[in-house]
Amino acid sequence: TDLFESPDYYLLDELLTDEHKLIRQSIRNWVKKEVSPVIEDYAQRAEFPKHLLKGLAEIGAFGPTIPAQYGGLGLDYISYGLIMQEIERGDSGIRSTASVQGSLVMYPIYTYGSDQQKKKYLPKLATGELMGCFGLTEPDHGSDPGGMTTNFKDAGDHYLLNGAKMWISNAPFADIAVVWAKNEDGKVQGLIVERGFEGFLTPETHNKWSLRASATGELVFDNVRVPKENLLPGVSGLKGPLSCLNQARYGIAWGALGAAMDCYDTAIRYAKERKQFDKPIAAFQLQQKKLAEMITEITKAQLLVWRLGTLKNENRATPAQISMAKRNSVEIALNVARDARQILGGMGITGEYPIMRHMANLESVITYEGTHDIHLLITGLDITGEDAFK
Ligand code: TGC
Ligand code: FAD
Repeated sequence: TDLFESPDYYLLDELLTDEHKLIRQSIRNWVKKEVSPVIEDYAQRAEFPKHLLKGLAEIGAFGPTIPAQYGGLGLDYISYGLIMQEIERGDSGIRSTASVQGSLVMYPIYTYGSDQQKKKYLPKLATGELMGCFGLTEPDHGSDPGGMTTNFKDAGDHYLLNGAKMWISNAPFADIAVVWAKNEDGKVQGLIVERGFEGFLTPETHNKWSLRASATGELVFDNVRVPKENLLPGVSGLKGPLSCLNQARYGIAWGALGAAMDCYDTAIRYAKERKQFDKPIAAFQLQQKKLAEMITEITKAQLLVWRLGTLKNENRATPAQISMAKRNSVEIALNVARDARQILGGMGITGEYPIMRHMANLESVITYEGTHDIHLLITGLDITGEDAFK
């Protein structure tokens, strides 16, 4: 196997176990072999590389922290973070698919589902035989999901679901959707909606300049009859979907660093090779400043997510700590991508290098799972006790 190469300026590898390094290496090998050679083409064509689903399942990307009893690997959160980092080194859209499947579909079924739901869905979600999506955001309710209008009512032996969700990753091909909707008392609850239920449609969202290799769509419910056994019994209220977001945001905090590392690696290699005025451009102070800032920010962020992972392993990571890390990682990744793009000059805008694709992808990552502003306000609330949302 290849030796792992990555910016590791503070010898953080010493904080990892041999198992962590092995997992990281195996994911990286897979990404290098299966994702990197094809991803640019799929992104250019705005097509999701569906053939990668089987491999993603095989490397354990779907629900790695879920216990083996339900098809997961029972791994710790550092392993989960490293898996997301390595997948996003390939592409944020592929990491999105894994995030949604593991953190937003398997996690709520595992945490809030009935025994029957867990047995029915989790093993098949782990192998990718079933793919899922997560419907929280609506056309008129994004940052404020509590305002949602999608609703269901008791209709005897089933529920009747009405409403619409927007911007849903994996929706166009998902077999099931975990949908958050209000019950007759206005309480948010989760329902598992299967493709094929009458009145349920998943139109694809086109013309994206970001996450082009990820399929995004709407979920439309027109009097959909949902069997009562498809209601997630274990949670009611907004904390249901928000607790899933903690999982996914944690993964993004690591994942975005993968994209940042790929941009940094590409830029430093290019800067050492590319000559202008008879010197490698890496010899110019202006380029050194960009590279030095990149490695500094990546290193700081690596420390932050590693510590967050150890807290998460001990079940001590707070939602606000997760928000800080998600926000920080995406911001630095976007800045790294923008500077890396400039270091490559004209070449930086082409698909010959991964930078512009990462940069465009990160524009979604900075918005989904809570926008940059929302995460700042979560920190603001946490440190001042003052709620600036409303
Ligand atoms: P607020 O009144 O603060 O809270 C309502 C209830 O929820 C609880 N809570 C949480 N529980 C667990 N984890 C968290 N992170 C939680 N945040 C809040 C809270 O304790 C309360 O519980 P209870 O028992 O008192 O009822 O809610 P609010 O209405 O003021 O809204 C604030 C909030 C937190 C919703 C807002 O700040 C927010 O996070 N908005 C962002 C929405 C968002 O992130 N949407 C993401 C959609 S999914 C997605 O983007 C997937 S992309 C996936 C991919 O492709 O990778
Ligand atoms: P808005 O909430 O309308 O925000 C617009 C602007 O106003 C933002 O800059 C925001 O920060 C700002 N703003 C909002 N409220 C405040 C405030 N109180 N104070 C200050 N500023 C504020 N959702 C899902 O449920 N499932 C998915 O799988 C999913 N996948 C996605 C995939 C992609 C590619 C994208 C782009 C989005 C996805 N989303 C998904 C939706 C995503 O979570 C939302 O886009 C996001 O939460 C923001 O909501 P919005 O787009 O409606 O923006």
